[in-house]
Amino acid sequence: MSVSEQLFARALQLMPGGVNSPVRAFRSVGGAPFFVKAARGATLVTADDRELIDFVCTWGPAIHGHNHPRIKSAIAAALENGTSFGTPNPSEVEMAELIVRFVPSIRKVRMCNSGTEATMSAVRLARGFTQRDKIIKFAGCYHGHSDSLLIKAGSGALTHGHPDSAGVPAAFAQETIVLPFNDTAALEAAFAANPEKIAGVILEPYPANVGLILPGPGFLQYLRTLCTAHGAVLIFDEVMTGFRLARGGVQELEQIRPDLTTLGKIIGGGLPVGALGGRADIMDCLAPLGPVYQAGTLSGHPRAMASGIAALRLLEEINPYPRLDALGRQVRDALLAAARRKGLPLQVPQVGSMLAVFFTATPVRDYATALKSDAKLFAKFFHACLDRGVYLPPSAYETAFLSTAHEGAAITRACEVMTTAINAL
Ligand code: KE4
Repeated sequence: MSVSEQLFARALQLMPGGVNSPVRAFRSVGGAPFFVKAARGATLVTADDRELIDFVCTWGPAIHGHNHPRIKSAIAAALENGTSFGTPNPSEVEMAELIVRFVPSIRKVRMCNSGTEATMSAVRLARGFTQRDKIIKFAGCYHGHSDSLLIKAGSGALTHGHPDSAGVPAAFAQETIVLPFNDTAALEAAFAANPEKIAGVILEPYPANVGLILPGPGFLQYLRTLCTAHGAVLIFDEVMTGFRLARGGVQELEQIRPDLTTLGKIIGGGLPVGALGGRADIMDCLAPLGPVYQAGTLSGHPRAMASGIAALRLLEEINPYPRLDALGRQVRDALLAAARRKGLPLQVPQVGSMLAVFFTATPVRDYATALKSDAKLFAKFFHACLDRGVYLPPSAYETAFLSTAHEGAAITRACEVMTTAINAL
């Protein structure tokens, strides 16, 4: 047995599914997960000393590659002062100043410890600010695992949703409406069917938890207009896209100002961090100023702040976005060329350093069309790449990430491997 197999056998006795987060278990692509003991640059080193080119980047945070010297030394220096204080600390002020400077729609910010905490708090804040209960979300968008957001479209799609997980009370699902992404008619109808009841609309402006879907022309602008007209809080969940696609995230690319934004991943530089921020009049409803309670023992953790500050300052210094987009296009073009030569239907939506692989001839514009892609063929492609040393996200409905460390040999090798993998299908 390999070391990973031995570790997985032990893990299965101790942790549900042998993992601490479900997607890591390889259930949708088959096979057993490998264990990683080290990571540097674009490379993961497995417990069996295999080196893999990493297209998951710890699900987004590693935009500078793994274990970047600047981030590593910032954490080491910060550790000299201890770990956690449970008091206000200078680093959280510096982090808040950076976020406010980079994201114009964010005037005030609250740090927390995960994307789930950020979106859960943003929903509660929208409800407290508007004194309304209903929330609109979109099928295929994932916002972490809080009860109000683990909801799928119900039969009465314009009225309420159904739980998308055991343990979520139907009463919670009643307050969440799930609509098709890119569907302006459904959006308009939902507001009309729930006058003065919609507290907020939450979405990934570029949904990246269903593969990668891009909004149709004008969709986000229309959403902004509708939320303003109905007094609903527009929440951009940029946990994944924030600082990934531009310093100001999708809202900078699309020139749209949401009322609230949730962040995570990159702002922690690889350590656990989440954040919500936005209009000061809404944010000031948060305790201790206002009546909406939100708290966290390790929120604004000085070491996580030091790590995130180093990551954000590096983004400011090197402005990697044009290079990252060029890397994304290079992978997309290699995949599409290989599929064309083989006569294989393939969609590769790509924006900046994010891309997805859909084995389908149908352009993917929402959850329903994403489900039409061939997940079994994706699983074969996933393993064909992994066998050759390239690790893609272990699901047909996730998004791959690139880092600045992929430039040069790593991207060349990865394109060769993916081309060979397509030919082997
Ligand atoms: P966390 O609670 O996992 O830090 O963040 C939840 C979250 C919120 N919003 C968006 C847009 C997200 O993508 C996420 C988490 N992303 C997944 C990757 N698809 C995390 C990976 C995992 O669950 O293990």
